[in-house]
Amino acid sequence: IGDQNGDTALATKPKSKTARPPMYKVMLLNDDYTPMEFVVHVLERFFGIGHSGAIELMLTVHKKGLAVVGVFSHEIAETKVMQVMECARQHEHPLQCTMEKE
Ligand code: TYC
Repeated sequence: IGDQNGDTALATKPKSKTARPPMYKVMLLNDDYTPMEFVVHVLERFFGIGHSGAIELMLTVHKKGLAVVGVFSHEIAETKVMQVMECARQHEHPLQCTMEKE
């Protein structure tokens, strides 16, 4: 009469009262070819970041290789990634944008 994993082995985690949906980090990756001004434009247009903030963030990506540019719900994050990738494709820049669960 084996334990069917019902009550002896695993304790269940108490549920926190307010369940929050998982959030996703949207990241921009550095490359050698995408113009700096284009990245600044993308950050302003799709992430609502002001001009000086966009320059600063672009330089962070340029120096560190990547940076989180925003944290969103799954659906919004997916849309941001699509918009950035489509805009980069249209302009023939190799800019990469990805998302990752927080
Ligand atoms: N490294 C690029 C250059 O020197 C600029 C750049 C910054 C590209 C950020 C991509 O996500 C990026 N022109």
